[in-house]
Amino acid sequence: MTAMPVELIADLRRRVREADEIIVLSGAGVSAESGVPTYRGAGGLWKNFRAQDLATVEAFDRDPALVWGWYRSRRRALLDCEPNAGHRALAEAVERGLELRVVTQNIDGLHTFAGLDGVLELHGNIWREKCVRCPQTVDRSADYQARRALPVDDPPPECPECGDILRPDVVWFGEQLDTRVIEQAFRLAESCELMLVVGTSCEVHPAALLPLVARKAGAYVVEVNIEPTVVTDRCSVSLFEPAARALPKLFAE
Ligand code: BJW
Repeated sequence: MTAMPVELIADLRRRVREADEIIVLSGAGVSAESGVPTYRGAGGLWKNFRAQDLATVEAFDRDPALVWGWYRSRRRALLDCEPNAGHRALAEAVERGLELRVVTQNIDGLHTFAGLDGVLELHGNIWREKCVRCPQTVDRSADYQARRALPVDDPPPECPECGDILRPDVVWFGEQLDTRVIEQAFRLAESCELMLVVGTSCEVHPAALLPLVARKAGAYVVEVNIEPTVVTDRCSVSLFEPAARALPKLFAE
């Protein structure tokens, strides 16, 4: 792993201080040090589970109880995971008045639990549910005790409005992202001065296009990851260091 040279950190901290608009595109690696498994790579979810069996509409239609069982077990594991120094550094930077917006692929809610408002969640949120038939959504994220009390192995939850079943409000493979959310993310990528691409393999589209759009529009694009990715060559600079270590340095007061 390459250590971060002092001059590079100083330059990036200056860019952070001076940028009019900063976008952080985050992925599973940001939550890795909170104990949340990533998707790809060693110990990743897709090494142990087949996405086709659990994270598609077809899988849910085939066996909603199986899919709910998997999401409920992931929710239970998340109860033990807290925001780490990386999440907190971003929230504190916004608190200090930095013009920073987080666009995340993560469904764990940890950026919000760290105190950030207005996080753009591209792939939904595991603590929210939506009806398969009507527009009803149910948000279970507000209160820790309520999250802890959620049922473990009941039948799939029912919609309070129409009585059909609820599903996790996350984006599965082959599903369109919420149009308003992804359009806003592209607008932010086109207008930002500085983009940080943190803890994502950039293998999943359309999110993976955001760093390329930002760079093309003239932004300085900084990758923070523990290893090179498919966008490393397209970024202005890459820092190979864990997010919970790098972000506090970049956003230190
Ligand atoms: C650290 C670290 C530390 C570790 N510090 N770093 C070709 C072109 C365009 C699209 C496609 C295509 N082929 C197929 C598609 C479609 C598909 C896709 O992109 N597939 C690719 C895999 C090829 N995309 C879709 O289906 C999307 N929808 C779509 O395209 O709609 C269009 C459409 C049009 C017409 C008809 C229908 C549709 C939807 C994608 C939904 C993704 N959903 C998931 C699951 C969410 C729910 C759940 O969790 O159960 O979202 S998949 C999973 O991947 C999850 C993540 O948000 C997403 C991205 O993963 P991420 O965050 O990058 O994690 P990892 O694990 O990949 O990487 C972690 C990184 O962290 C690594 O680089 C580590 O090194 C690093 N790291 N520790 C810093 N401490």
